[in-house]
Amino acid sequence: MSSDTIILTAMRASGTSGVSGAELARQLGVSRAAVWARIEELRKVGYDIAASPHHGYVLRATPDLLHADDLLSRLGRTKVIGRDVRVFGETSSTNDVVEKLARDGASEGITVFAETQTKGRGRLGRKWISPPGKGLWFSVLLRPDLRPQSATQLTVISAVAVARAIEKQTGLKPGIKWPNDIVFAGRKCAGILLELSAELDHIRHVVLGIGIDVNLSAEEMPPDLRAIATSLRMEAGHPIDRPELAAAVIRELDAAYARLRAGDFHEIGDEWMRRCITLGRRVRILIGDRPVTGLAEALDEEGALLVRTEHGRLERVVGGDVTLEK
Ligand code: BT5
Repeated sequence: MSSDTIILTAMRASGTSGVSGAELARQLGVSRAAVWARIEELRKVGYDIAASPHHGYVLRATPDLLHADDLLSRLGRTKVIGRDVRVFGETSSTNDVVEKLARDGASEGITVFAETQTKGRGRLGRKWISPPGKGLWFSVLLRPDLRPQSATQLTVISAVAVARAIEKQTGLKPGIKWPNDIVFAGRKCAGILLELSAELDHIRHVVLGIGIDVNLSAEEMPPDLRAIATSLRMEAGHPIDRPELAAAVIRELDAAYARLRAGDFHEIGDEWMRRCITLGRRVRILIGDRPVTGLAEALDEEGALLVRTEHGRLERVVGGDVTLEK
């Protein structure tokens, strides 16, 4: 743990009673003056830390800023996802950063956030708008023991984790639109991008990219997005604490991934079905250029969507763009 993670963790644990400089110095193995210097650095980036001879240091407020040590101190111990967290001010795409880390042999679970992306992307090379300080734009490296055909399971568990975290943190109830959208009344507030590096029968690694529109106002969305997108702030009617939501999403992702690894995909699949707005609806799905229309009936054990076509045939769809018909 870094010094800042230890300091922030201790302040959080002590709440309003505060933690003394002497205690922090003992935990860090440094002088009280060195602790003071770290506190000053945290104050400079916006942490409101009170210092008194009686109470020691008390964390009063935190800035609307993603800070790796802060996220780690909020997270505590996670099993895999979020064991290592990095934050960039700006990057092309967090998926690119994590892809590079994967090639350099990084272990699974490493999570990279950026305050803004200059080349954020969606599926099929589409653009993902990622304005600074307004959302959670991040990617996670996974090395799952899965066949490439089952990769959709990762999208499914991620969608459930994101929906759960949003619900816990904001009280809002988002829906899941198969395969990768989190929506409110048809407007997208989050998307998931899974990029695989695989051989024929096994996955080498996966970069799981997630974008969540947290505090964007309608004016901050490009005009072409206003009709199809929304943000948590717009839905809730007030700003949302981004670092707290970031920690909640990582915790939920970590728990969902642990369940998947323990062989409990079906449980998460059931929750997914309850939250899904696609099932039971007539859908039109473009798979490349081929349209499939029919009734979205269920999700299978690999995470594919089962669609009953007009001719009564059951089509198994692993990816594509879904339009819900009236
Ligand atoms: C997605 O693609 O929904 C996947 C989005 C993944 C973004 C994350 S951010 C961190 C990581 N790094 C990356 O570079 N990407 C991932 P798709 O289903 O193809 O949807 C893309 C479409 O959503 C676009 O064509 C727009 O219509 C719309 N869109 C773009 N930006 C949006 C935004 N911020 N909020 C809502 N919709 C958006």
